[in-house]
Amino acid sequence: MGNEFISQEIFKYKEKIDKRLEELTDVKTEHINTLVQSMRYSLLSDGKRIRPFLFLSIIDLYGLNSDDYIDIACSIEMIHTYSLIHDDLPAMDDDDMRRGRPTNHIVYGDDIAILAGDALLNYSFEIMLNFIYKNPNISNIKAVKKIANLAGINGMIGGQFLDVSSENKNISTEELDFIHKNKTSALITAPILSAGIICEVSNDEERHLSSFGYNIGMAFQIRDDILDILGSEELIGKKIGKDIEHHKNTFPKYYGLEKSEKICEEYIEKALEDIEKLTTSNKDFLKHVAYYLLNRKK
Ligand code: GRG
Repeated sequence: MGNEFISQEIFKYKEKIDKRLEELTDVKTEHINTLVQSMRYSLLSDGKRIRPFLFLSIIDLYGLNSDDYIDIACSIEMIHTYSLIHDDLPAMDDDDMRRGRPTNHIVYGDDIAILAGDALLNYSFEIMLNFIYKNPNISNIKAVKKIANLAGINGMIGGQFLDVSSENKNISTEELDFIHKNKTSALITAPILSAGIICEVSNDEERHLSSFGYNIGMAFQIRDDILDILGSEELIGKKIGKDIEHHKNTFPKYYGLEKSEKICEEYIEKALEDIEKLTTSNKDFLKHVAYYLLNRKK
């Protein structure tokens, strides 16, 4: 399966996402202009928008109009962007480049970068609560609760915790899986599962969507680990080789490159099995997504 079809689909949604992110953060407020600039500097830079794309396209797959849910999609991207800003800080991964430009703290300083991340996180929940206020129903509440859960201690933050606290240590493969599952898969599963919840899919369908998110999320992170060794800095938009420099616990470190490629493919195969169990008639669309993530170069 080639990547051209899905790249065009991502682009279609990306245009809408970028436009709405720009509108949502176009706030003119006295005294805090630099803070807003710093939030927009990272948020409006050239991210792939994979998470909001997954959310909106799955809403469409189950027959609702994704345009009505664009604010939730943008909120998920804000959570993702805050995590990148904080992850790049000297106290965490200490990165100078992100999305092809200097990282937030390099431009604005650590103090403002921390606040920009905090502000994006809070703003995302303000926007989602505003959405629920205007569209009060139990599915919308359940969906936002799921996003909060997967972005928090039982998801992304929990995974990041084990990741930073196990640098320079040898960990078990079970711990390695825990890091990847939570640091990365959780915020890939969040848009997929919350879209299903909004569309009121069955419990079985939720289970299959969740498993699909987990499997493509694991593959996404293993591909990320591999790109950190073999990728092009120009395409990825950040320095490569940082994982080895920081003694990070990655799949290539534990399994070597060749086996990591194989494990990545196995997760994609499991994701394809999940797709077969779904009731959606457009299974090919999700298969294209899975292959796109397997073959991505950035
Ligand atoms: C600081 C709470 C906190 C969490 C940080 C996002 C993250 C967790 C760490 C960043 C480092 C990393 C390799 C994370 C894995 C997830 C990942 C591959 C993020 C990059 O996502 P992309 O490729 O980035 O979707 P763009 O820039 O395209 O949005």
